[in-house]
Amino acid sequence: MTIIRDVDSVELAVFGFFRLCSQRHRKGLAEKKSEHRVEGCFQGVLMNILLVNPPNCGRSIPEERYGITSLKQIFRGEPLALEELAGNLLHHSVRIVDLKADPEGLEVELSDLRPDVVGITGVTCEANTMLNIAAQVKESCRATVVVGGIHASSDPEFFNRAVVDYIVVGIGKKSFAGLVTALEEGTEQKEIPPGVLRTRPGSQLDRPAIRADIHDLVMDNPPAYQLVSRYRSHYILEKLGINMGFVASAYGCPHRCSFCSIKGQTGGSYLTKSIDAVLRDIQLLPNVPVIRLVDANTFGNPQRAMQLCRAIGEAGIRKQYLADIRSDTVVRHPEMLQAWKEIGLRAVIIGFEEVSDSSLAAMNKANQVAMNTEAIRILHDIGITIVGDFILSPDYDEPDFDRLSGYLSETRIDLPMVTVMTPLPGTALYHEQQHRITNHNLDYYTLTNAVVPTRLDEKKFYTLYAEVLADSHDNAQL
Ligand code: B12
Ligand code: SF4
Repeated sequence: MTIIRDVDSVELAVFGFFRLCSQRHRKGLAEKKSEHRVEGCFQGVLMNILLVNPPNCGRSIPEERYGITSLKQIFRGEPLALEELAGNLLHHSVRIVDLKADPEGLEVELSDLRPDVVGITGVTCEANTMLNIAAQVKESCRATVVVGGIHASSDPEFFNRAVVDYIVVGIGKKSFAGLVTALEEGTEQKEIPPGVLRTRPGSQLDRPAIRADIHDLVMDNPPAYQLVSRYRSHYILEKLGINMGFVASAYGCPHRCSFCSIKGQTGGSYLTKSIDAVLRDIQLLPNVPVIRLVDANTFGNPQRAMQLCRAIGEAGIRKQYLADIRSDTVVRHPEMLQAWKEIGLRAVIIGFEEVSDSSLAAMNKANQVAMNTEAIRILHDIGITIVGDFILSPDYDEPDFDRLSGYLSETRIDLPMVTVMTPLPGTALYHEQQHRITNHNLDYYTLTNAVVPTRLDEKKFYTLYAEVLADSHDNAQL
């Protein structure tokens, strides 16, 4: 009860601040700028910033060509990327519009807020939609359009178009705030912060290599969770019908699997938030019983993962957690999983990917099937639910589908997730396979379509894919 009262008062303070923001915003931006220049400082509300999460998008070949609807996925989850960015800009007037929760929300926000800057996030299958949103913004106002996120970081050249002004590569929290300051001060033509690229349609972008460091996380400023409170009821774990919130505790990954685009997030570093910052963020979601730690690899530094576990226990936080881990980490540190189970780890998401060592080696997974199988045994013994990711190759023939089905039924993974190997722009796999790609429309890069030709007849391929998924989901649980 005390905790709830405390948080309510924090939220009230935040909303009070925003009411003040909107009153001050009745003045024009130019007037505001000159006022602040006279005062010789740049504090207070200077820019109207709208951050946009694209709607659920992506197209499905099995549905469009063969009427197989079961492979299309709908996802929900809060736009933590935008909340993190907003948390570092709260001296401006910032809003988040989540088009996954409110598909019609963009127009309303554009006319209501009249933004100076619009930031758009997205993954690869959302990249075309990001451009459509950028075009809509440009038609309706003169806002500066900035894109960021995993696709912008992995393939910035894709966004080198007239409807986009700037591309932010990598973690982005510090560089976006720096860009906003440059725009506010009118210095953006002279100097833009590292990690920001100005578009030059028709010419190639110079892309400096950026490797993120701990300062890029700007940990002192927590995610602005309050900016999505009106959407919170949409962020549910459907299987259980309960609210789920997102917390980031680590960025990047020390591994280099060839198909994975996570390297783009940090330029290759593995960075962890301080234990205090993670505890603070979890506690900023007091009424949310399940926390998804959205890190690519929460347990990439086992010693630090144990410290986090102890700290959560000592703080007396009672929640359940979902987190990503590698199977070799489970096998090397079963005691760590036992300890995490005790503080509420409900489920882990593991990229098992394939059921033969040669396929795992080909994708540079640096892991083996025996390790995967042993991790499943350990987790079953401890009582942690397993969400297992598998990747089927467009080169699969019938015996390969049978082998995958056999492994799934033998190992009794609680919730298998099966995707199709997709050469995502910016990955090592893309460089290897770009000559084979026949479908370049990013709307299909949902990881449930084959964008290179399938070895089997295409209809047969999707039929077997749908069957593997249906069979393995018979007794699925989370
Ligand atoms: C949570 C999550 C989701 C949520 C997204 C919630 C939302 N936005 O609505 C949901 C469940 C919806 C989702 C869906 C999908 N996801 Co997903 N998802 C993740 C996950 C686990 C975490 C993302 C996250 O919140 N990270 C924490 C934030 C703080 O970091 P961040 O996203 O990198 O954002 C920072 C920077 O990138 C930057 N930034 C981001 N956006 C912007 C925008 C601007 C303007 C600026 C300046 C900066 C900026 O600043 C942020 C703060 O530092 C990642 C893996 C990972 N660890 O990143 C996969 C990941 C992003 N997902 C992935 C994929 C493939 C998908 C799906 C296609 C489905 C699938 N089969 O897995 C769908 C696509 C949705 C659709 N069809 O519409 C891939 C993306 C690969 C790619 N290149 O496309 C990832 C990387 C997983 C992986 N290892 O492959 N996903
Ligand atoms: S697939 Fe997992 S282990 Fe491999 S690089 Fe990506 S996040 Fe790391």
